[in-house]
Formats: sequence, C-alpha cells, structure tokens
Amino acid sequence: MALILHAGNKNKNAFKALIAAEYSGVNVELVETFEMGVSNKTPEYLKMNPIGKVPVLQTPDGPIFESNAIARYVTRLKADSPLFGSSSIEYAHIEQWIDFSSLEIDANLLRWFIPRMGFAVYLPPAEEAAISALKRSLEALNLHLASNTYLVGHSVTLADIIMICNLVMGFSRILTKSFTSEFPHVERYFWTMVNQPNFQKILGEVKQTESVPPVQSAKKPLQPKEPAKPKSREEPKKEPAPPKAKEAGEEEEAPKPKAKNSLDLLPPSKMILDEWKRLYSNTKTNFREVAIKGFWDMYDPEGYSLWFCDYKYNDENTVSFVTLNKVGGFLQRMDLARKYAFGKMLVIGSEAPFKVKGLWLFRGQEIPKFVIDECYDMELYEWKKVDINNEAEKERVNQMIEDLEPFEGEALLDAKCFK
Ligand SMILES: N[C@@H](CCC(=O)N[C@@H](CS)C(=O)NCC(=O)O)C(=O)O
Repeated sequence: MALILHAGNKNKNAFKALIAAEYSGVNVELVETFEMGVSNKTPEYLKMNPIGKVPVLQTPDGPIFESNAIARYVTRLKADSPLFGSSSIEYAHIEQWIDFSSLEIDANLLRWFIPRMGFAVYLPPAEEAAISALKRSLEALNLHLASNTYLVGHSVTLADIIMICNLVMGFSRILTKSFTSEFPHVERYFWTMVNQPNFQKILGEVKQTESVPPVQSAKKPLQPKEPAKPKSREEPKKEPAPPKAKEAGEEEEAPKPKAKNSLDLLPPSKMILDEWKRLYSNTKTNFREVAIKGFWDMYDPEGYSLWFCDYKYNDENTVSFVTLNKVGGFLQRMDLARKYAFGKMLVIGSEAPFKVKGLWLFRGQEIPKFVIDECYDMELYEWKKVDINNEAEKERVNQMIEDLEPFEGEALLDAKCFK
C-alpha cells in the first residue's frame, strides 16, 4: 500500500522522501490535487501538522511532519538500508551532514532567497551575512568533496539525498554559475548526483539559474479571500479558491522554443563526425594503420579543431576512483555536445596523484560557447589548440586517440572515450 505524501510536485522537501523511496523500493505517492496555501490550511491538514507546513507523510501509524524525519522514516522501511551507512561512525557522519545541510546550507540559502522573493523583510546587511555564512559552509563542503565522491563512505546515503535536495533549490533559484564556480567540487558533486537515475527520476532535468532573482516587493502570506455572505444558513456559497502560493524552490518555466545550434550554421564540412566515430569503434586491429590513418584522411582543419586539455588540480587527484568518477561525470555532462565533438580522456599514473589529460575534437575553430557555458568542467582544465603543422603535437594526438601506453613515460590508469 502506498504512503501518502502531502506536497506539491515541485517541493524540494518532498523530494527527499521521494528519492529515498526510490532507493528503498518503498511506494510513496504525492497527493495529486495538492494546492499550496489551500490544502495545507484545512482542519484535517492542521491536525497532521499544527503549523501547516509542507510536507506531511500519512502512515498507517499516524502522520509525520518535518521533511528530514519523513525521509528517515521512508529509509528505515528497508531493513539495513545502505542509505544509513554500514557502521555507527558512518551513521553519525550521515547525521552530521544532514544537520549541516539543513542548518548551514539550507538555512542560509533561505535567508538569502526568501527576502528577495518578498516573503520576509529585505535588508542588505542581513543578505550579506547570509551570503557570507553560506560561502563559509560551501567552502567546507567543497574541501570535503575534493577527496570524496559522496558525503559518507563509497555510495549514496541519506545525507547526499538531503544535501542535493537543498542544493537543487539553491542551484535552480539563486546560485548562478559565477557564484558556484568558486566551489568546483560542489559543482561536480551536484551535477553527478542529480544525474543518478534515482535522483533524475524525481528531480527531472535540473537547470542552473542564470541570474539572482531581483528583490520583489513585500508579499502578504496568502489568506483565503473573505467569503461572500451566504444568502441563508441553508445555502452557503462555495468559497472561491485563493490563488496558489508558490513554494520555496518551486519553479515556473515557460517552455522555450528550441534554438538552432549555431554550429549547424557553419559551412558544411567534408568530415562526417559519425563516420570517424564508427571507424574508431570498429577498428580492433592495426589501429595505427587503419583508425589513425583514417582520422587524418578525414580530418577537415577548416570545419573542425583539435584541443589538448590538462586538469588544473592534479594534486587533488589522490584517490583513483574519485578521479575516475570525476572524468566519468565530465563525459556525462558533455552529452550535450555529442553531435559536435569527440574526446579522449586519459587518467595517467600508476600511483597518486593521478594526472588527467585529454584530447578533444570540436566542430568549428573554437571550443563551442554552449559547451563552455553549460559544462562547468571545462574551466577545470587548461585548454590548448593543437597545431597540426607541428609533428610532435600531431604524434601526441595519435597517442591519445590510440591510448598508447606508456603515455609520456607513465602507465595509464584508464582511458575514456567520448563519442
Ligand atoms: N522544516 C520543514 C520546513 C517546511 C517548509 O518550510 N515548507 C514550506 C514549503 S517548502 C512551507 O510549507 N511553506 C508554507 C508556510 O511556511 O506556511 C521541513 O523540512 O519539512
């Protein structure tokens, strides 16, 4: 039987339980007709949560309010859930990060966001204090994530679920790219997590806001309108529904027309990217003679450009699987450029710190702007255009395409291809 969750379908606090339910195989259903500002003001709702805040979970043993408590309950329905870690210390750390996420990240995000939305008094010094407290917390989080893929242990826990739900509100409503780029490991963690299937199923496509919302004039909390006087006690008039209140973190997005990619407007190229990708994939033997030769036969230096990239923070690559996940996440995020790019990423070295270097082929003479704008990993690398008239650089291209080992005198931990 499904547990009933009272909340709108864009409520980040409800997402916590819904994602935990995905991981735990528990059936939790949102009340489809839920209307913020109406459904949570009824006497029945106030019996479940006396302050009328959202969400509330109805269980066979009674209601639960407070979204973290709800998410813990849903998680506990699965015996020995890995979302609670595998030891007492892991469990303590999960609780530590849940509190940190609620009290240091979410609380400061809301102290910044809510007054801007007009739901609390806007005072510039208070905003400044909220932003600086938020930055202090994000710095600590960034440092932790420099050497950890997840908040605790080596897999997703409830701490990640709660942290990401809070950050989703931040990234989609107020934290612009120029703000978050100070915290590259938080960015990498965020985009990797929101793309995990159990997160994606609930969150859908997450987009980072392009601007900090302007300060709006003060809004009164929505009150049901004064009902018109009933003609008589026997025929009360139906009370008109008040307008729907917006929940913190709720996004209203008008569908935008899909713009044609400017790379589609370039003069046609003799190089057919898919043909190269097919040749690369299908060549199993004589790679030099077949694939590499084929590459240069196809290569069109006017329609395409080649780029070397070099990770700027190799010193931080101290843990092999974290480094591999980082590169894997980068390639996932490059999905948006699949029609216009081919790439090889090498993780180099037999012991830490590992070096990450790559080769990319892009349509056009520059790295496409939409890739720079939308894939935050780009700025974690130094980029250098390959001079194809330089034989040494050309040979380096060949070695990268070929995963030649040793590469520049070192073993390869892994070579990943984007095609
Ligand atoms: N600490 C609560 C916060 C709940 C909360 O503030 N919910 C918002 C919607 S996301 C709400 O109900 N706002 C309406 C109100 O404050 O009356 C939780 O995590 O469940």
